[in-house]
Amino acid sequence: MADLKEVRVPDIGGNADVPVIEVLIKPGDKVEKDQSLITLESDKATMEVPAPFAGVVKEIKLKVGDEVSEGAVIAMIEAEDAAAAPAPSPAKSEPAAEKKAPAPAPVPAPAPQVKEEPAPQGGRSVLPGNVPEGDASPQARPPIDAKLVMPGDAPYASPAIRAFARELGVDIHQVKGSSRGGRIVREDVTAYVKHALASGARPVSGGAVSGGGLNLLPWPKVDFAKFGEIEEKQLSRIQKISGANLARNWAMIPHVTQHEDADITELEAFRKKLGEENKDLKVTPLVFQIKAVVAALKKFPTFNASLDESGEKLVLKKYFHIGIAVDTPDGLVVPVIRDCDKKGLLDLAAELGEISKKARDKKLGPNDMSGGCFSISSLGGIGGTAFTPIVNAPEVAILGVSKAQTKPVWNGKEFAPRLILPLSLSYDHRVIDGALAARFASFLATQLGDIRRLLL
Ligand code: CAO
Repeated sequence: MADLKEVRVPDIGGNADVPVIEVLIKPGDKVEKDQSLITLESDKATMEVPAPFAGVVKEIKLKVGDEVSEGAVIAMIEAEDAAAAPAPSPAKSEPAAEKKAPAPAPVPAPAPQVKEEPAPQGGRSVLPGNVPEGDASPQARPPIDAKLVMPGDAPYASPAIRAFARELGVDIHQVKGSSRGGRIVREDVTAYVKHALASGARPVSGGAVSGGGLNLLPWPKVDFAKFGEIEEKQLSRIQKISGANLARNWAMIPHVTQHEDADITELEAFRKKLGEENKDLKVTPLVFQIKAVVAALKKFPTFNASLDESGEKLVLKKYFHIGIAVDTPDGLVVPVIRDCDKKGLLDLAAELGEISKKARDKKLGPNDMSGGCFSISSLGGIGGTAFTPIVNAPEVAILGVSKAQTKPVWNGKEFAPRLILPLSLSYDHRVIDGALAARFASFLATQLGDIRRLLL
């Protein structure tokens, strides 16, 4: 037979006036025994108060923000099975203000107890109730050690969610709770794992990304239509793929960009001559940059390298395959020109024309875009004075090239007009030191300033 009972706050380790930060039930809800009813948060931690028996919630007697102590009524619950519901505590006196006649039988909720592993030192803990059948009396339970019940700053998650996180190898301290009061729910753990996988980070602490993930805030959800007219457009497949790669590379590689100017006045004169002699070929400054990069990679082999997966070993390459960022209507792609050390300027010009066309015609295959050692991103045909290219992992550096401009340069006697090419070298600071990067960039500028050196 159904039996209406008051469920009260149990012994909470001597704490008084503890704020209710969450009411997890509503009238009409069917609750199971030990299901969390409310969450309390003291200045030290949080804990959930579980249902002492299964039943149907008839009325809720408190709300978020109320401050409660032991004995406060949480809810009126109609016990599913009166025989199974714990007997009312004869020793428990009701607070006078709450006395009603005839009062339904009061039942303190089971005391929170440490059921699983102790929470980390100084952590916040959410603790399950676990009352032996028929033992609902607060007096019958051992007093709660408040330090164990509310040990400080551990993540706010139920034991089931902690177990779920452990099962997935997730360090729950890295997960941000999205539910009320920052409570971590199942979806937060799965979202964390998805994000960790997408960013290439490991969900657990330890290893190459010890500290476990970036713990970023969720992306802001904004209803832009509230502020004015909008139009939605899907990202292209290429944008989605390159976006995920760029995000990982930007997040995981400590980038530094070294800027340098190259005087390409003489190079330009030679390039123009070459163009006039080879009218069927487009010889742009980029082919000279490819040759200069190869020379620099030979002199500074650390730039022609990749970190292995463990992040502990550098793989030095003896070949010179250069990736070229190509802007296409569908997004950025990086086809690779192989063995640039073995190819002349005109061969490179022809191949550059071919891969650019192939990229824009969407004809590049995975082979065309793999095996690169170092990338060049040239915005020189468009404009700009400098930018920060993102390293194309697992490469360790990338050269950004901006638009060459004629500038007055002091030659010791006077200012002379010189064509100056801005170079922006981004590098992975885990592998390359600033001094080495400055040497590499300066060497590149010297090569481009006097292309006879490329023959050396
Ligand atoms: N300074 C001044 N002029 C330059 C220059 C520079 N650094 N680089 C190229 N130019 C000139 C070329 O000589 C050419 O001039 P003409 O038309 O008079 O011959 C013009 O600019 C256009 O060159 P281009 O862009 O067609 O050819 P390219 O070899 O320089 O570049 C390619 C080829 C495929 C790299 C380029 O077309 C491209 O897609 N660039 C964009 C790369 C990109 O998006 N990077 C950003 C990545 S991060 O989002």
